Amino acid sequence: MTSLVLDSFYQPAETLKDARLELALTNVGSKPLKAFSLAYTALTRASAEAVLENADSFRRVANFHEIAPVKGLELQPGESWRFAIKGLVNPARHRLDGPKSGYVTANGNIMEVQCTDLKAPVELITGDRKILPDGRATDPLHIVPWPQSVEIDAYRDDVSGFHIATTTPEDLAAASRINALSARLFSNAPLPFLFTESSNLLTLEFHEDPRLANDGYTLDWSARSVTLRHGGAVGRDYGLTVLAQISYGVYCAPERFKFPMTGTIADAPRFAWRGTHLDVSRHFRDAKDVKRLLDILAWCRMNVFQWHLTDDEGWRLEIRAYPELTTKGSRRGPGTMQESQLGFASESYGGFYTQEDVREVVAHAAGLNIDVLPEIDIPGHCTAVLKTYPYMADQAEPPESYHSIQGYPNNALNPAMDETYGFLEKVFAEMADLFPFEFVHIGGDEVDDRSWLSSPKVQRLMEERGLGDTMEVQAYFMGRVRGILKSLGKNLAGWDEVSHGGGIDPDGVLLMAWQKQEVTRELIEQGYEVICTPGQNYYMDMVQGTCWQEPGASWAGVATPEETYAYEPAAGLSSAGKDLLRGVQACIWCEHMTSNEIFNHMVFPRLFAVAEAGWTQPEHKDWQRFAYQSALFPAL
Ligand code: TNX
Repeated sequence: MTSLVLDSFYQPAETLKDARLELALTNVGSKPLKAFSLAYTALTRASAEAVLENADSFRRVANFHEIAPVKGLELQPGESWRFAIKGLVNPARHRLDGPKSGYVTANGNIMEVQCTDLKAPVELITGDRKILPDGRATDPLHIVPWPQSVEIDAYRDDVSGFHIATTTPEDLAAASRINALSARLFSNAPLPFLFTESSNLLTLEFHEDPRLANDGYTLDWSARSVTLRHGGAVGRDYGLTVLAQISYGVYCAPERFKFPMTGTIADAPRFAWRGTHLDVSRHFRDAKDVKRLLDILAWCRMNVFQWHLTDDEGWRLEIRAYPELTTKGSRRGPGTMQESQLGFASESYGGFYTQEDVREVVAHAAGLNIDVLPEIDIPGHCTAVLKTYPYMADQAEPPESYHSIQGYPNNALNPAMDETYGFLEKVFAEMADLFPFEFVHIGGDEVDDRSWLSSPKVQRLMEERGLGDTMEVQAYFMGRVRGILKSLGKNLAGWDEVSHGGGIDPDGVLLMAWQKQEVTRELIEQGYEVICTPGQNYYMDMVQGTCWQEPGASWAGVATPEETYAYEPAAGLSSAGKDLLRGVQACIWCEHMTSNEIFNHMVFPRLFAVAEAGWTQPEHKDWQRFAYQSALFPAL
């Protein structure tokens, strides 16, 4: 039972130096609280020079704050301790920017503290919530993403599904696979495909058609039957998925959606890469949730899953050569080697995937035509590695010689040490064995530009190789990492900063343009193949309305569902440039995603908006139609 509550209030000012976070710890229990310290985690961080009011001292690691109250403070039942921090690193903009979780330590015991939402003066609490119009139908069909061509002359509602009229094993297996997908997503709805005749079923026939793209399909409707023509096995699955969606729409919303009677749907995706990225380091999601997310991706015909398996907050992939990465490096909080971060501060929080889990997830994805792109985020974002294996740091580098944007000290692998490359060779070798996809994503984002400058080993490397700054050292590192991957038969994928400091030879390299919309074009001009994933539009952790009450962040911008939907990834590209744009991706960063409820609110319907951007040609997109469909989207 919680006996302590932490309320918080944000007091903005002209400068962040004067901005204040006011906090009040209230004893709602029945016993006095004495000789204690308070820890809380919040994205609105106290600056190193912050001034405390009515508290003695503090220490901070990234989002973790530990505060010592004034000496001798006792809190009787019903009493509050009010104190403030003046001097913040970043402003607060939304209700979840304050303390997310916390605990009190007293007498060696840890007591959970309940944190209420951050409050702010009324002038900050204006703005819009997430809004979604009812939308309207162009055609009474539940299909998302929308096909390239829909020419249906008449509709019907006197059928309820499809009878599979084939004995070809591949067709039968495909239909039963899509049945299983529907059943997992919507256990309440009837299955779309039956294997024996029945009066109210439409007969479904299959034809392989070599003139269609491998992932293309057409559906020809007549009064008695529908014919699914497909280029390859993938196109067959996509056609079946569309049939399953049509049935599901009619079942859930018969007033909105119908079956076609006569006419044709002809379809193939716009982009080869329609991805979703999931950060499981900031908050862990178990293999079961990951598989459900994969089902959702298959439902909207997405085909790449980028699994962000490591970050400062925890390493989540079992590596047999380095067992401590997961036995130790996957945990944070009291009793572990890392401070708590964001949610669940009072617990030893963590989780990881065994290699068995990974094989299961990869197999599940393969059955859904989804490639799994594993990400090991290096050289930055490596606190979990460096805490687990301190020998991997240059021992002569002073502590706190640089901080990442998230506030982690000295969190980047050292490019001048053999230990670094020896470690990576073994990690990548195990990954190459686990993940069949041609690419491994190596991160490369957000290395602070003072990183390594105080490391004597890096200083020597810079002299030897004539490297001028941190980014040039990073480019040297990336070149070596690329070589390791090549020797394992893998190509390198990374965030856009891989191009910094001179970058690396673009041949076979795939970069994700995230920092600004213009970066897609800039990277393409440098010759890289690119995935368009601008934080401003495709980051699912950005709020969906300007309002204080919206969960999420807005440092990259506010992305309403409509704005995410409307974003055109190829804007400003020459026709040659368009060839290097391989596709689009939604990124689900999970700092704020402490529950599936928050996750679902933030991710949907925007994930489907990115799926439609990846699939549907711009001239066939229609925001009102999309909104009309969105009530039926699945969620975690
Ligand atoms: C930036 S985007 C990051 C992530 C954070 C995200 C939060 C990128 C490559 N790096 O580490 O989770 O912002 O929005």
